[in-house]
Amino acid sequence: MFKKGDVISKLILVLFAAILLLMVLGGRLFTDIEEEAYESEETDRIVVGVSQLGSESGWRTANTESVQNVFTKDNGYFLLFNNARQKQENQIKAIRSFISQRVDYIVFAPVVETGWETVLQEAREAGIPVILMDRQVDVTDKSLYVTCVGSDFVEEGERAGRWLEKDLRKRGMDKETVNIVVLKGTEGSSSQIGRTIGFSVVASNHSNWNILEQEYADFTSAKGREVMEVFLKKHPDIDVVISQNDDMTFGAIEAIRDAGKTVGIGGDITIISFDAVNTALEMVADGIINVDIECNPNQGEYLSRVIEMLENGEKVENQYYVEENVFTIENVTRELIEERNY
Ligand code: GZL
Repeated sequence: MFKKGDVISKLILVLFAAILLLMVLGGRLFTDIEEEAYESEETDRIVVGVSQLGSESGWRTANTESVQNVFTKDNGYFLLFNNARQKQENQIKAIRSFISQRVDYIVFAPVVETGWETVLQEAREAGIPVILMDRQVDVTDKSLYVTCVGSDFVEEGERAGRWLEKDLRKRGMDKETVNIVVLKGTEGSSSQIGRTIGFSVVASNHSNWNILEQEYADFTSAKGREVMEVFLKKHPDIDVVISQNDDMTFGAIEAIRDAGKTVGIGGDITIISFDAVNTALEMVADGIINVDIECNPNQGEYLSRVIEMLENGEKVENQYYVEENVFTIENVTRELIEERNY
């Protein structure tokens, strides 16, 4: 007779084998279906392979939606979409998969600026145009990509600095020591690099601006809260937080309030944020966030226009900047928030 233990271990083994088989089959079936659908697809649709860097923030979700809303069958596209979950190696794998599937265009939002030369050379050798979305790549040979549709991050950082100059002057604090901490986005990303440079350019004109500390918080709410908690423990006299996206801002505000301090207009700590997603704009309207430097995720229409121009043999610029604003309690209304899609 089998001992009880034997039966259980055999059952576990069978279960494990079944799960493994399902995973392999599922993976293969999924790939076959995807490839089959694509290969059998009539070729008159423009095939676009999109490598999105992740889904780390409300901004990213809106950016993905703007792409998926435009590269549709009705608009004449076949979209292959991959979410790299913040990993560069996943983006490189996705781009190589797009190359092997012979897509017509590759669009990608590079998670960081460096490490793209090899895979971009492979795309060029395959004759597939590459269009950057949102962020930049740091390559010597600029012909490795056709254009970039995104934001001027240095200008965004300068806008934050210029707003702080005006606000301090308005409050008669332009000569006082101002203690500042900075929550930085994903290390090595264009948005983090540009916003840091832009704000530092303005800050360098003010010897009374004391940047106590700058730390990476990966554009996420959880990390923003964690880093802000450390800042608060080390620096009891913080006057201003520069947070390089709204998700980190949400986490930072939780940490500040947990420490018994207040934020926003008339509060202990001035909050300067970036992105201007709707949840954050509501906090601007409520005086909780002092200013929000918009970063427009609606890049799908721009990308589709670029592809149309390329299809028509038209020359495209090497950079397209999306329209962006600066929001404070003076210009944020409920109507404005309601009419925006992010
Ligand atoms: C900005 C984009 C940044 C956003 C963050 O263009 O790269 O990445 O500011 C997002 O919300 O995570």
